[in-house]
Amino acid sequence: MSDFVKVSRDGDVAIVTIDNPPVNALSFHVREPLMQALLAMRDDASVAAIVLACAGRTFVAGADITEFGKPVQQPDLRAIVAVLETIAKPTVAAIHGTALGGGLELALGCHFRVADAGARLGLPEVKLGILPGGGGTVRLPRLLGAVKALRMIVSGMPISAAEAHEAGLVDAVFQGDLTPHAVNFAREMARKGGPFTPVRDRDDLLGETDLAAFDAEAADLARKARGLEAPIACAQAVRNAVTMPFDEALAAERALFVKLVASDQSRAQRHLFFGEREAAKLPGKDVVKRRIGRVGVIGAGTMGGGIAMAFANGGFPVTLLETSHEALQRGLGTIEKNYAVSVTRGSLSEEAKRDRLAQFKGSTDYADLADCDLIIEAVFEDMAVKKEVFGKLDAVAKPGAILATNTSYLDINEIAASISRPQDVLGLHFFSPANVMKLLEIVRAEKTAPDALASVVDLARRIGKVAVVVGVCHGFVGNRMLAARGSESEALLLEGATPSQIDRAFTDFGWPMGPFQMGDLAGLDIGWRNRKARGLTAVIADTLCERGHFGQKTGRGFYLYEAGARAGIPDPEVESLIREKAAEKGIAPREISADEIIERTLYPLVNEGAKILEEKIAARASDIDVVWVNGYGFPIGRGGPMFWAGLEGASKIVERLEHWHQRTGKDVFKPAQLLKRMAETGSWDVDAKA
Ligand code: 3H9
Repeated sequence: MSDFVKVSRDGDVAIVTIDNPPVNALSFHVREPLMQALLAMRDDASVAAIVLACAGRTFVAGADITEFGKPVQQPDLRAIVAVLETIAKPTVAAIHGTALGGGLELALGCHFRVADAGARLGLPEVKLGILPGGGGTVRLPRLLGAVKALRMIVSGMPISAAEAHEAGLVDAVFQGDLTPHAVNFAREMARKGGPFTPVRDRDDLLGETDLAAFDAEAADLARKARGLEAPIACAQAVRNAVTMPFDEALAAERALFVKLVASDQSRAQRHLFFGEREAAKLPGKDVVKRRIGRVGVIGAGTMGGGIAMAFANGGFPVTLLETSHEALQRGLGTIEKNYAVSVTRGSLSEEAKRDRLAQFKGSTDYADLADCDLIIEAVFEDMAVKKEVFGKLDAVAKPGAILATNTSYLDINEIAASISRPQDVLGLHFFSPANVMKLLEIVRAEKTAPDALASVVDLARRIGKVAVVVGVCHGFVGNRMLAARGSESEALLLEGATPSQIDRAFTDFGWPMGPFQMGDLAGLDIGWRNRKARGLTAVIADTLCERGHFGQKTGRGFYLYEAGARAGIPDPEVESLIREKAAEKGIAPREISADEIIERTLYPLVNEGAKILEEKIAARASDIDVVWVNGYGFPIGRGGPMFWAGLEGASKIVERLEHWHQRTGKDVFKPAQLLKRMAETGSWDVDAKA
């Protein structure tokens, strides 16, 4: 017996229970006693069947990710599964919560799997830049068939107990306390008698594989992988399961796993896994959170509507406020249309659509916000307008209601100071479309009360957002860094690069799109308005806007869009505009390499990130990475700008920034103190070096 693995008996059925909170990860301190317990139950003649179960909220959620990159301590998962497969009496995995990764692989070592109706099963390793390394790629296809297994492993998405039952992954689904059902199931199997065939020997479905169809699907998945190695390795491993004998395929899976787990991409993705969880942790003591029931949203435009949908999707009743009946009806109409599109696509049922729409209450009267626990304004980005809205909220909101602004740039301390309850004010910076984008920058103002902050961090998780707490500055973390990059993209144009050359350098690096494709998609008028408000210029983008070329929505921007097309083609007029403006400034065009494009656009980003850390606008370097990956499409396989800088070598970045600073005198290239310290010590930790 150990603290982590316990054995109990129900008559002639042995129940082996793993108890390793919070998620029953298969750490070394679990594997060792688990192995001993299985061997003992295998050899105990009084045991007729074995149930493998877990205590707490979930079945095993995978290998212990913190052990990756360290020497493997035996027994490893593969050895445990191999022992399971030597057991002649029936073995039954009893799955509740989530059976993920190594957890599902452990269950695949059993003869049978039974599940609680609410359980979910999956192999999410690909999201950590690896592949299932405990035999999952070789055993799952034996139960599901190669193509279904390929989809499940490459997507990393779990399936429900009902789906798993239908697919043949699970043998029975039960409601209520699972263990007694699993014991009865195991006893019944023992009574029926064996021999019981381990999954490794169940080859029937593999024989039916249409390899040409498999290869076509795998090729399609590889195209979508955008430079990530893990999805391609997953597809290769599943193919091996079809074409190779079991043990050979298992060895090939191991070789791929060992290679991937040591790769920079997997390190980057593991960094993000832990970074996302760290970002939601607040320093200091736990506080009692405020109860948040009804949510109010002011403004039913694109942003307000999206925010309202995000809360309705999370099960919150929402009061949506507009200035006029017409604007309100327009906003509610758009929300209804968006849900209808989801129904057409099959991602939402008619019934769920009705339920979500039933969460909305429309109003044009501020007094109707009086019963809201959280009110978010998403009105025009202008300080005077925002202050007016907050003034009205101050008059009607109930005591203790949290008052949030969705501003992207404005000084939230100033907004808070304009009302009588600054402790209740904070920023909730959603990204558009707010019902889809995962990132939420939660802006802590000077006087924000700790319980208000903790409440929205908790709330963000409940509506499926990745929350990062940031401080007040112009543009907070994401947009402030974006601005540092933006001016360089335009400078590169004037010096001789074309929009498509710059965009290609970005997509080759792994971004889903480049800055000009992005600008055209979002609408160039947004940046234009923002620059004008701050007295800034961007000569090319401003001229395009003056000509009414706002990007995709007007059919012209940095690219030309043929009717209905989403992909732009180079626009000769833009290219001659660039040459004309460059000539006016006396800049002679020159050849610019992809490396220079990356250096000049990414190094200032890292540099600004270092300043943000130094100023304590962000608490950790990983918070910045989480912002950039979830809000701006920074390639996940690169881990975010700060992680990438660590791999690239901070000293190289400092040296190049200094070079550019001397050449241009531009502030954006002047290396930050913290970046220099990082170059010397290899750590972004501000306090450690203070
Ligand atoms: C694998 O299995 C490889 C094998 O194929 C091959 C091996 C040879 N390890 O997410 P939460 C921590 S790869 C270590 O907030 P939830 C997490 O950091 C693995 N720690 O809870 C957090 O710690 P803290 C494949 C882990 O209820 C705490 O547990 N499996 C692991 O929102 C709570 O986590 C996966 O990729 C782990 N495997 O969600 C599944 N998992 O409190 C990864 C969690 O200190 N896990 N922690 O911040 C998940 O997806 C979610 O945690 C889960 C629960 C859905 C299970």
